Amino acid sequence: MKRTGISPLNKRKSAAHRLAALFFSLSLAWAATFAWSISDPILPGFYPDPSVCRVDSDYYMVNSSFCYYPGVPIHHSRDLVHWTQIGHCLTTETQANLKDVNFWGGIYAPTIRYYEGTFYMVTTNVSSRGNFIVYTDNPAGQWSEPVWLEQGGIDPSLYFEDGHCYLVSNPDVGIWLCEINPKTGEQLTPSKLIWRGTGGRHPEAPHIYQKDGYYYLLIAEGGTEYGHKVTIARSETIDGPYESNPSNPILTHIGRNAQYHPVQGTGHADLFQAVDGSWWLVCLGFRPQSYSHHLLGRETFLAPVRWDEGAWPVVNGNGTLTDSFHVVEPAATGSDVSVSAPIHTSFDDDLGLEWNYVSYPRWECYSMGAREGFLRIISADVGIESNDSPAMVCRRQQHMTFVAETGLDFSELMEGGEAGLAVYMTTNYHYRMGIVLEDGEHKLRLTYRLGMLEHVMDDGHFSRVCSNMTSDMVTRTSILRVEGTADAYTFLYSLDGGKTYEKVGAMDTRFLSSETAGGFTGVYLALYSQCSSGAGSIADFSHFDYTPVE
Ligand code: 6LW
Repeated sequence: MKRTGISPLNKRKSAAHRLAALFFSLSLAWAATFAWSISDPILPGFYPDPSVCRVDSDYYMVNSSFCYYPGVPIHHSRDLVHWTQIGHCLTTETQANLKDVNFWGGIYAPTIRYYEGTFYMVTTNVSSRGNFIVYTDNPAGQWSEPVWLEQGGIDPSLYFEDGHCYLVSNPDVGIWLCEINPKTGEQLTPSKLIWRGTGGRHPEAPHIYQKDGYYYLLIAEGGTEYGHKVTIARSETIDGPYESNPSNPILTHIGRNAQYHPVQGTGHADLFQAVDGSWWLVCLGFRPQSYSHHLLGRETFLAPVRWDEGAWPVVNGNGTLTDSFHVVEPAATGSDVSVSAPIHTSFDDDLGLEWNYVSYPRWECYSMGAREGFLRIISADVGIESNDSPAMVCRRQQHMTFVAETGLDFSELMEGGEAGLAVYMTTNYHYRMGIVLEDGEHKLRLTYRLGMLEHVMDDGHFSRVCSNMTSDMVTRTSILRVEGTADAYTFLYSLDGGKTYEKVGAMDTRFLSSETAGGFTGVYLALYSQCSSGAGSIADFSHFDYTPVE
């Protein structure tokens, strides 16, 4: 069936669309009766700069990815509660040139829009050629090669109307608009400054919507820290003049009413209309967990919006988030994916979509087929303190309290080799527990790497047990485990298949926080292999379990 456009101007509605709207409304009524509510964040962990588009009753969301490959994760939902990752927009080296990109660089805030059968994702590679579009008719599949744009700045967004495509971004202070050809990137009109915002620093994250005869321009101001806010202006013509909403900001946690709110720094938002006509806002925010430190990166939150005809939009009543609110009833959608469910990865199959690499991967470092049921990671000529494609796979820490565990067969480590499990914020802010082979002896080593400081602890007990292993024991397997709480990461290992664990050490979380380590990303849990004598040291990982603890 041909899909209808998402533009609010588009009055054509398919029968399926009307049915979906009815279903959505009935679900809302049901939800009100039974007080169903959801908890924010809807995407916990490092998922900043969200943008959403709807096609009939399907919702698609994209987020920034910075130095991580594949770039720009894309999630799908039918109820706004359960979001399932369906792919990534950037899956080739030409789409995501991330060579030597650090944790402030790479792929910045994306926008997703749908127009006449095509999905467009526009973003910035701040470490390469700037703003570009990729497009597709299947958001779960392959996206086009990059279409590079002339207008610079960050946070590009597209607005489509009557066959025209408009680009907004912030090449200079304020929000600038031009018309472009989205398939060639050609700029068709000069860039024009349309709004400077309300005076907050870093006016950015613009999106344009059309409603009730006005063009609305939504932006973020204040920077992506505690002073963050969302403001809006409107105009009868797309290129201005834009009049600021007298009630700005429409979302912020900078005020006294949100002083003790568990979520701070709310901003960088996108508005969308649900299938029943209700309006919603997705935004980023962070949850300080250890004093004023946050570790999970900037996460994605959802809020209801009241947007009466001809009026300004009002976010969740008073412009702050609440931690739960009514939305469509989830069981009726058939989705049972929960962000709190334990995740078991057995490495029988390809790595799931939640796994990332730093920079474009050296594929020769990874193999799932070399040994059935194991993920083999072979050291590169750089270690995990390099951002030039270290031999490491990683997934986000998404909960403040969790347990993560892996099984490591270290029998094929080379002399100088080290492999294990890391709590990884950046190249030089991480804690890692690995098994090393040094002077022919296996040691369990816990390394705390904090900028220019490094502390190394070897576990003597582990070395003694290993040296007692008979030489005909071909397989040497250890379970490596990290337990995370708001305040500490505790490292343990087991040599008896998980019956008993030895604690190796515990370290304060806050040294890995964004406030300490910097960067725009969040903590990952990583499996790695590295070797001081070069490439080729083999580490076989049997599984990876991630269990959120309520
Ligand atoms: C993004 C900007 C921002 O481009 O931080 O919070 C930058 N908002 O809009 C990186 O995420």
